[in-house]
Amino acid sequence: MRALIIGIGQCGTKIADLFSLVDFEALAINTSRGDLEYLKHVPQDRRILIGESITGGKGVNANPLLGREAMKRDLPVVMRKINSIIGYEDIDIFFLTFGFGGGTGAGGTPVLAEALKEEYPDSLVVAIGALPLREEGIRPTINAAITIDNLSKIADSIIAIDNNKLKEGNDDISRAYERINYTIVERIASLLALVDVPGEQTLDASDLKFVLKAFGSFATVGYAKADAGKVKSLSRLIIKSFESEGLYLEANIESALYGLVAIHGPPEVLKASDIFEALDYLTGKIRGKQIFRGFYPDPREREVEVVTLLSGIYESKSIEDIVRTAKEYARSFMEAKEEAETKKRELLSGLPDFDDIYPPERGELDELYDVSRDVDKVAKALRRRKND
Ligand SMILES: Nc1nc2c(ncn2[C@@H]2O[C@H](COP(=O)(O)OP(=O)(O)OP(=O)(O)O)[C@@H](O)[C@H]2O)c(=O)[nH]1
Ligand SMILES: [Mg+2]
Repeated sequence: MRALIIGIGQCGTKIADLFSLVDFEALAINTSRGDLEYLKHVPQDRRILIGESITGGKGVNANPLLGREAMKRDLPVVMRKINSIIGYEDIDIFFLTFGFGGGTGAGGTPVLAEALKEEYPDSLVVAIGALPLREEGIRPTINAAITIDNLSKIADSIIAIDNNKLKEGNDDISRAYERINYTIVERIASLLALVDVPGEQTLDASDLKFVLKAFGSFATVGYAKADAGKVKSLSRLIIKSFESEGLYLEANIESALYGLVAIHGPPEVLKASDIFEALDYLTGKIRGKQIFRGFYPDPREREVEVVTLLSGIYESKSIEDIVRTAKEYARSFMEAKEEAETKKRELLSGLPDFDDIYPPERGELDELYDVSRDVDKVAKALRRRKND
């Protein structure tokens, strides 16, 4: 199983940086030179500044049109770099990480996703994007809704992370971002680490690709962990990983098409009866009635860890809120714009032009012309004198 993580924009490159820390192959792309320099783990030769000719390396200030243009202009450089990283061994999945609310990630990610789909038709393109906070207001919300629409026509799945879940802790915003970034990387890295690994019943790359090939619908990664000694019911722990507090997206899991569950822990806790009880219950619950499963008993382990992937989701409160709010914002913005234009027209109509008030008089204009000619003459004379 080979994955390449590509971060786009500030949020995306910070997430890619964490993937790089835990030894994944990662690439960072941004319109901001400063943000690229700030990264700690992505190697220097895997950081690409795009759109320098239009932004001067200073970011696009939440304008996705500029983000899109920046990616388009430098797409050949980006694709060449990706090609050189890939070499002769195929990539199973490209994970594109980004923030839905900014400009570089929101504008650039769909352009790159489309190019990757065209150049590597056998690889999956999975977007991992952070949804804006409600309080961020009009632009991030509109950027997010339009980018969801664009990506849903290109990507195989969109793993959406709802930043509103950040508010459940007491951290300040940058600590909260760090925590959510760390958590998403931990979940996806744990899942990927268990693919193609020997176990009781294992998951392979084709299972993961099957689950994520879900025609641009939403996916979410759930998680539950407990001390092995404290697990009273493994089946409850598994079910918890599917519940709202285990997921980073408000979603109706019953609308999910596929599920995938990986369970890792000491052999005495991974009881088959418990596991099957939970998985049978959950399989009956989701729309696609299919859950891929992997059990990884590990005698050295003291914790039980459950990572869950749900895909093909089309009912999500987080997404519906954004799209609905974006439409409301867009409607009232267009109305306000139209109203302002009408008001402006009404206010200013009926005013004369300068010509109507000040009819040009031949004599006056000639005089002006003469004066300028005089000034020219004096300047020439002065220059001549200076040169003598
Ligand atoms: N989860 C998470 N969300 C983030 C982080 N940084 C920013 N965001 C969210 O992402 C959106 C902003 O995206 P950025 O990545 O900062 O923007 P960008 O793609 O660099 O684009 P420009 O700055 O406009 O050039 C906002 O909605 C933020 O809430 C982060 O580290 N983690
Ligand atoms: Mg930025």
